[in-house]
Amino acid sequence: MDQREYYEYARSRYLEYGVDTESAINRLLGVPVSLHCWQGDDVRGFDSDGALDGGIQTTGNYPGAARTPGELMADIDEAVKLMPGKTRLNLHACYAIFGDGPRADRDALRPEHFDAWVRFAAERDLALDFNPTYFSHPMLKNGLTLSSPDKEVRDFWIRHGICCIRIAEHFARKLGKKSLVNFWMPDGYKETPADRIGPRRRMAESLDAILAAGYDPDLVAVSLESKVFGIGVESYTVVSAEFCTEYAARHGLVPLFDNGHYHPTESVADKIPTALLFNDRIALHVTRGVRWDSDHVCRFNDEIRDIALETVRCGGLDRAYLALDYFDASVNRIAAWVAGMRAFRMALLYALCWPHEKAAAFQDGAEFTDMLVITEQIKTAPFAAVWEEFCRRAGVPADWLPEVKEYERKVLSARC
Ligand code: RNT
Ligand code: ZN
Repeated sequence: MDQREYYEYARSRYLEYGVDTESAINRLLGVPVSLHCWQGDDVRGFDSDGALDGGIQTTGNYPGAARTPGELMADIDEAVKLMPGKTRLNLHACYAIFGDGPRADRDALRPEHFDAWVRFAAERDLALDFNPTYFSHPMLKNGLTLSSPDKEVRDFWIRHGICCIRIAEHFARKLGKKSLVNFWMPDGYKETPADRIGPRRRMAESLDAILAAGYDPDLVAVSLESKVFGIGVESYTVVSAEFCTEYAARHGLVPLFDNGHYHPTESVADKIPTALLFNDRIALHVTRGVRWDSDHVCRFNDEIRDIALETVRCGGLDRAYLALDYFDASVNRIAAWVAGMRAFRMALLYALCWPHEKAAAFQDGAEFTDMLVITEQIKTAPFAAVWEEFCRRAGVPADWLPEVKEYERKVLSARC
């Protein structure tokens, strides 16, 4: 059987479930997913030589990490060409490029420090998303930034937040594509804190001050990311899930759900329907926690499938900002990017090929036996054929690792 026949067979099998694989494929081709630049260099960035902190950690010493902006951009090119569908690029403020010019501290970053990225994006028709960097910096004092009791520390980071929003507005203007600015602050305590409300009050006031500087909602959307704990911040985080949803709801921000940021048995998939009911927009950081917020490469597993299923079934594909977030230094970093992106795309395609209409009708008719059986049977439908057809139409090979191995041999192995 050639690919065409294989796919036609799969298409007819899916039609028996009322699923149109043609519209699934076409729909997914237009769905953007934002690629995190920080997988390529282990979240080091270009604006400091210090170690990664803020409760996140990259482990592994696989050779070939990008050391310069040029190397990181070349690696992104290599990765993106193997990713099916529309990719956006997600930058962190610590990826500012100063070149021969003077360096600027985080509170004085300006759009021109990202000119090289804007050129890179424009030449490739990529949209840019942005993240202020509230970690790996000496002004992260005693584990706190915007919630610090020290006004000087808070003010520094308030200025950082404001200049990051300006930079993202500049991206949107230059590229003609709206930019998502995501705020994640690592603030928290290792020890059980005596005062739990004070830091949250200061955090809210600092965020208020950033938002008071204003932004153009046609150019940027602002999201807020919560977290349950971090390394060295085990007992308390300031921007907890409740803080995030309450603050976002009251200030028109987009709540961002990172599936590594909850208790291990808590399901982000189950939060999505409620979030989509009460918010115009939601945002996701798709990752793979292994026992803790360990940011492993995404795999095509139950968790990611459930996240994709709820996003699609709840009509959220147009309303969710989708992004990847993980950093693994123990494997080829380009392979990590590509494998993770493909796993999430696969999950989205799987969700688009789910017999939702039939299953939901069974649910409403209290025909739970039929609902159970159809949602079991669909699992063995010939999904591989639909995935391969999707890759073919997206112009990328189904079998991509040989290309990455070749790049490793030619390019990465020269970096030591
Ligand atoms: C950290 C958050 C955050 C970071 C990136 C680098 O736990 O998930 O999104 O991973 O900003
Ligand atoms: Zn995240």
